[in-house]
Amino acid sequence: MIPYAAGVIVPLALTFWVQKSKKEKKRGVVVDVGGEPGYAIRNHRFTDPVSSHWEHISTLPELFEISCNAHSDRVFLGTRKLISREIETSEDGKTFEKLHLGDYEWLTFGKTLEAVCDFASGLVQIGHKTEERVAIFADTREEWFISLQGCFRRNVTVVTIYSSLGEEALCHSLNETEVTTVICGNKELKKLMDIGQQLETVKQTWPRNPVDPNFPLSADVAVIMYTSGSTGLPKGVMMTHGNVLATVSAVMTIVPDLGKRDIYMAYLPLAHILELAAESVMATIGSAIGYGSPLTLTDTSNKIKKGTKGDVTALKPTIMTAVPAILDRVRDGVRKKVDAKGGLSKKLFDFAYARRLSAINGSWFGAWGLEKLLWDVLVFRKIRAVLGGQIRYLLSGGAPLSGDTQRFINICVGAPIGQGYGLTETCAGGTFSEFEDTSVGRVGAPLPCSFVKLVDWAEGGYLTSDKPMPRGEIVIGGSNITLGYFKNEEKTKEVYKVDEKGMRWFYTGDIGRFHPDGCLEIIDRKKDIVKLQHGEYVSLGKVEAALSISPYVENIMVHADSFYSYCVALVVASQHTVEGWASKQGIDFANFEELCTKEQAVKEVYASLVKAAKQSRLEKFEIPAKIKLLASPWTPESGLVTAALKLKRDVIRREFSEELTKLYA
Ligand SMILES: *[C@@H]1O[C@H](CO)[C@@H](O)[C@H](O)[C@H]1NC(C)=O
Ligand SMILES: *[C@@H]1O[C@H](CO)[C@@H](O)[C@H](O)[C@H]1NC(C)=O
Ligand SMILES: *[C@@H]1O[C@H](CO)[C@@H](O)[C@H](O)[C@H]1NC(C)=O
Ligand SMILES: CC(=O)N[C@H]1CO[C@H](CO)[C@@H](O)[C@@H]1O
Repeated sequence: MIPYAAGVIVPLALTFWVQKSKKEKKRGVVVDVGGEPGYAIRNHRFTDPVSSHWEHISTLPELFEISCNAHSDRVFLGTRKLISREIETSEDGKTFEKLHLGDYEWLTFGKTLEAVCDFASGLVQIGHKTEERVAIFADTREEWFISLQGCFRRNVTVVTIYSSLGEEALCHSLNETEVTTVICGNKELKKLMDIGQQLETVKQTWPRNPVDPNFPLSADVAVIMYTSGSTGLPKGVMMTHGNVLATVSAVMTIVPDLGKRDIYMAYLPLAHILELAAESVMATIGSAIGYGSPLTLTDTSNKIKKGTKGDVTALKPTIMTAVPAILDRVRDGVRKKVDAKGGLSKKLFDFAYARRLSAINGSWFGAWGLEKLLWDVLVFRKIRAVLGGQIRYLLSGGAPLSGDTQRFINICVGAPIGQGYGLTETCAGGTFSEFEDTSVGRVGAPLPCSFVKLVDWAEGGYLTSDKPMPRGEIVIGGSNITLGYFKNEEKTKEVYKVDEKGMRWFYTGDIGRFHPDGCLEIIDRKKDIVKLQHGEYVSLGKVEAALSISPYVENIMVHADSFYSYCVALVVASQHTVEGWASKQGIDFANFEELCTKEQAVKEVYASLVKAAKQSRLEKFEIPAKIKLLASPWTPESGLVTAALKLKRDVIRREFSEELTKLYA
């Protein structure tokens, strides 16, 4: 019982002291800007948008070369050695690939620069001309980064394509950009062969003979990034070297004490700007990057052979980026384990969690001290080991992170989460929550490279004159705003505007509000607001976020139709909790699919949704009138969600059109 007593007395005093000294910190301040009138905020530390953190450097390849020369003998890029590959068959006949991976094998900065120069020379040898484009179509890996830097060195524009992209979108991207050289892995090569006939411009070959670099200018296009859009064909966003450098510079200023000793876990798609920017930052400060994949990330990941190490265990990273869906999975995994153990260890966990929660709630600094140490040793050390045990900072982006998950990870992993909000079109520029800001549900103040402005959207009922906080469509401006969409002037004109001072602004379509301390909160999305038959507006995203609190929900899509007065929902049921409930009730079921069709199950889940809706104070018309329970998860592979795990509403609507029609019947 000693730990309890010590734990309660000491920190109470600490927390009290800290709470008294706490005062509201201004993180963003109002700024006067051009363009459409609105309410604009800038970073409190920078008066003008930052464009480069390094004097006299205006492009990525220059920066990369300087860094490689400065850190020549330090390890840089690491990849795990494949020891064995096995196929396992489960009881129901499905087969799974299981990998046994060894330790990381490292390339130094010096060797990496050599490889990059070789690659650049090779491009010239195969006859690739500067003005022709190269596409990189592969999973995140060492060679991806080397190819990218090789192309940059020769002023060759790189087209990036998600490796999970479908055939039609792939064809479209390669066709539109008239790519002549594609860099890919074996798996992607197969996909390319399948569409070979439709590609007119792609040539094939291979070589070695050094050539001089041909450095680009800041305004030259570095990357055409195809976004995995949630509707229609993907659009290519043109980013200049200046754009990417501005984002990299901004990230440098926000992650605390970034340095050589850091080790970065790289596993998100490099075709995503968040990952590209993060790896570029690591490359410039001399820290190491270890490659992995979402399916081999932890010891319990799907593709890891039982009893062998996941990527984080092998690497012990200090910094990771993550999308909320992955952090949600970590949280659920930990909860499941704790619940399964039960008894004293669950009680201890719950108690420790509650203590730390109240400490963090008081103030971040109240979270330090003796009690933190105690709980870390006693309870959370084992949980920290899930992510390698050394994480000191997590970067989250791609979608809003739920407050619950943010707190859970803060407490259990013991590391602050910096949350970013930005888009491919703004080169990931936008806002960023500072690490010591422990409030949840907000995305922080503008990055040093961005101005963020709210403009009225009268039709949707969001005005900058709203009380208590100004609300409106989020518009982002600064040195980081990209040139626009490739070969799509019409769409570019629609969402990019240049003001009278020459600053570019991007209209995000997201709705936000500014807190008094200058931090932004995303509250809605223009596209996702549907007007019902009687004129009420339903914000699909808002309702989904509220209903996701239900433990039975793995994923949910709310559907509203202007011809009806109510909305409906497709619910991907959580197998763990729904089966758990059914067993307790003594309900017989052959398999999960069958269980999901049972009226009792639908009723139970529905009741829990209604409860969640009431908790979030949803209006009656916002609560789905009917739901359909689905057993199969929505994954990027099935094409129903994007690689960042956002719903692809149109695709889901098409796929489940029959179910939706029945719900309205
Ligand atoms: C880089 O390449 C583009 C064409 O792709 C060209 O317009 C530009 O002038 C080149 N920059 C330099 C510095 O040669
Ligand atoms: C690509 O271009 C070729 C020729 O211009 C055309 O035949 C083909 O349909 C195009 N494919 C796609 C997916 O746009
Ligand atoms: C955290 O503090 C806020 C007010 O500062 C309070 O409303 C909330 O209930 C607290 N949460 C917990 C879990 O203690
Ligand atoms: C305000 C600002 O820095 N604008 C810059 C935005 O980016 C373009 C192209 O990279 C520059 O030409 C602008 O000066």
